Amino acid sequence: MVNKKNLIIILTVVLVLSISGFVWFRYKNNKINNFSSLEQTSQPSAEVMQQERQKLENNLIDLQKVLDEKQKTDADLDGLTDAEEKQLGTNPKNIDTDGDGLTDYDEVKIYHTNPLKADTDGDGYGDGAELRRGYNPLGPGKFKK
Ligand SMILES: [Ca+2]
Ligand SMILES: [Ca+2]
Ligand SMILES: [Ca+2]
Ligand SMILES: [Ca+2]
Repeated sequence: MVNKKNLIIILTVVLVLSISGFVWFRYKNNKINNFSSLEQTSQPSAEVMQQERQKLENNLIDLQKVLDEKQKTDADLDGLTDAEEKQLGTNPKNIDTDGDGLTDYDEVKIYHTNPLKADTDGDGYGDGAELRRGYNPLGPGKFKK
């Protein structure tokens, strides 16, 4: 399930991991340096920090570019292109057109439920609610893959 919120979370995680990885790397390097030369300062030089920050910023810009590029064909980033959504009749600017808790992509590509109907089988329980409880949103009984 890829939607905008998830992507932002992924981007944040990637950024945090990069920063903590960098800090750890510096820490380890400093430890080694301290063994060979106790005189050496334990702080990374401002120049190195600046370079690393620049690198991280560039990575972020690259990720943003990828996202922007993707958004040109998939405005809501739900995994269905705008063209596909037009064909299906779903809203290209809403990841969950019928508001049943499943993204348009999940309904069309994974569960084969109706992305335009919150309750595909009309039993009174929404598609997302049925799946969450393990029921088949397409008919009676439990959900089987
Ligand atoms: Ca879309
Ligand atoms: Ca959509
Ligand atoms: Ca639905
Ligand atoms: Ca139902």
